[in-house]
Amino acid sequence: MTKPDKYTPPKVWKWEEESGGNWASINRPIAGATHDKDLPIGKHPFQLYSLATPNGVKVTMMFEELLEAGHKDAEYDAWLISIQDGDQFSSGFVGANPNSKIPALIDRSGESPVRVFESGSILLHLAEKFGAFLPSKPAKRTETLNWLFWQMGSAPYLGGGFGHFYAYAPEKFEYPINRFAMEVKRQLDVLDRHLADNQYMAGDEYSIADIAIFPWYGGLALGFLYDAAEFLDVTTYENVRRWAMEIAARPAAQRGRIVNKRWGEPQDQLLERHDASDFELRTQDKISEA
Ligand SMILES: N[C@@H](CCC(=O)N[C@@H](CS)C(=O)NCC(=O)O)C(=O)O
Repeated sequence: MTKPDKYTPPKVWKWEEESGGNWASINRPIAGATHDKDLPIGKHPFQLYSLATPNGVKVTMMFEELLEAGHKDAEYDAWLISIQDGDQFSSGFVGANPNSKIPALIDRSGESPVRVFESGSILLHLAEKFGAFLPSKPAKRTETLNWLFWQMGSAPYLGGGFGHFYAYAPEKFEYPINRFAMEVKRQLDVLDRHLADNQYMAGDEYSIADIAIFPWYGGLALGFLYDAAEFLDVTTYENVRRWAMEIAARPAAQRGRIVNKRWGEPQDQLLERHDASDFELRTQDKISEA
């Protein structure tokens, strides 16, 4: 194993220079707004401020599933927050989420606006509001929440740990890549064993647990994340792949995955979503370009 350069931590850590690597320019050790700017507000009851990262996609998948299931009141405006350009540090965004991370939701369907941040909290808020994608029987509801919270606790090892060191760090460091590859493979195995006996995470019912886990671990198993499919030998997780392919084929998942996306193929990008017809317009654009 190659040894990294010897580093002795100082007595008190100081923010002196950018650490290098992707995302270095937006990393800061302090919270709060860097500039004054209000968030835009559209015509629908739900205003989502997001980006199509796995955490953002959970919420757009949920909205599209609710609409697909006939919940007309789940109409939403999805505004693009460019985290590379620091939009998450505007005064408006910090008001919606003091943690300055997408996704953030303002629920304007009631008497006064309610802010909802943390993707798991947003999924739960919407599930309870619409009585959907969260089983009502206590044992199944608890099992759904078990996996929802599992995802919220586990994905930072995948994104902030493995993804960061494998794909974004300024150099390839063997120690953290080993540590996080080991943990992510263990997590995939947890899912694989569970999905060997269950169609979905909470049994036979598609739920917010699936919606939370799919963009991270489904994406990894299908080769969408970090270009790491071969490195992590994802084809061995057959049950995860079966489950992920099933979800990827859902029309709502297909729509949700492209909202607030501004990378990849042009036909897979819908920068902002303000109306169901935005998806069709995008398809027409594609057809007229062809
Ligand atoms: N636990 C949070 C994590 C959200 C998160 O990490 N968002 C990232 C994008 S995936 C972000 O906004 N990063 C911007 C930043 O760190 O400044 C959630 O699930 O909502």
